[in-house]
Amino acid sequence: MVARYLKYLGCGAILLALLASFACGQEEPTTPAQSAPAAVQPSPDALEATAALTAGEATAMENQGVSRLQIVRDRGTLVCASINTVAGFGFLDSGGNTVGFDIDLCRAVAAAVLGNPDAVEFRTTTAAERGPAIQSGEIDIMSRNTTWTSTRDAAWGNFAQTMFYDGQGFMVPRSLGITGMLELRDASICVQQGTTTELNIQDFDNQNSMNFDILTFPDGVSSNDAYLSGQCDSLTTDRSGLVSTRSGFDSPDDHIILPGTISEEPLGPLVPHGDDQWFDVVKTVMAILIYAEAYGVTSDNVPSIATGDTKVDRLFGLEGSFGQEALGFPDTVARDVIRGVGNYGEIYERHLTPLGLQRDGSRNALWSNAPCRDCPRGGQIYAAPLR
Ligand SMILES: N[C@@H](CCC(=O)N[C@@H](CS)C(=O)NCC(=O)O)C(=O)O
Repeated sequence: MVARYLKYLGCGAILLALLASFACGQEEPTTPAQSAPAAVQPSPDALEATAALTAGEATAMENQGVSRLQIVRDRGTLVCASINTVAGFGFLDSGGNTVGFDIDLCRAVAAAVLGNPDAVEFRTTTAAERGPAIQSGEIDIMSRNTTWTSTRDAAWGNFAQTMFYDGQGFMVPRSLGITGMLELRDASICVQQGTTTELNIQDFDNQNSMNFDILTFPDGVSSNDAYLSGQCDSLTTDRSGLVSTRSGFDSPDDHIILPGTISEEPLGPLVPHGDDQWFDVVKTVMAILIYAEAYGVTSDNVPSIATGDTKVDRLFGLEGSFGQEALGFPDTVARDVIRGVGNYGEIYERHLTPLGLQRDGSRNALWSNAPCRDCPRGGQIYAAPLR
């Protein structure tokens, strides 16, 4: 393959990679999401949170036994490790706002815990920076196309809930005329360091004697640029990442994503080890997003008086309880979350549907409309019952 020899000419790409990796290390200020529904009023807890804790102080407090929920409330912001280079998932919009599916998962937690979906400090992390970032405890949550694996669960932090089911795929220039993954034998492949992608491609190569020439790059921008400049025959990552990347190309139709996947990539947020309450808080917020959709409640029709539908009323704090008090939430937590960011389906529609990531019939459809036992939707989006 010609591209195998072009890699030696890739000095420009290496410079770009260094610049991009420098940019990825920068912190960005908290900015309101343009696409999110109007913010709810900050809760009394948020208004009382005058002490601005640094992340280092927060870690020290945690070591002294202060819960992360309390730390976040005292700080008045949620520290969310994110990404801003993957359209649809975590991206800077034209107004400089951090937006995306993964971003809104953090905003949902901020709405639940602080009563304000905008009370988030986003910190961009490259793939390789993720493990240390979450292990240090200096962030409250990581939400950036991160695959739940057993090793990461043991070593990095607790994965709360799979919010997007994915698998690794391959993109190739249409001009190569390749139609299937096995036709990539002897090809050069662009891969990002510190990812499951890098591990899976080795397995696939070994199992199928593909004789790949694997070129690794420190971040998404540099691996995408290397692919576009012809250094590799194919770019591989999560299929959603390929769709997202291709959407930013000048000529997206010149590239095809090959059918099939070579791995399981369950993507979702994770939290630092060592605080069960915080883990439960984040899992429950994800469940609220999912069940609000299943019950047909959107940001426009959140009930504030009882509807007579027990499940809806329980979820929205109008009858009984789903454990809000034990979790450290106000009864009305689901109202803040759904008014703040919308339900799972609204978040998906806002960020992923425009990319062309079809939801109906995919694994990311709901398992069912929860009140209806005979109308399965066929997807895998399902969470612990809220009761
Ligand atoms: N899901 C995989 C891959 C995640 C990943 O790093 N994806 C790339 C490509 S979509 C990415 O986020 N690149 C953007 C960047 O690091 O700037 C994992 O958890 O290791």
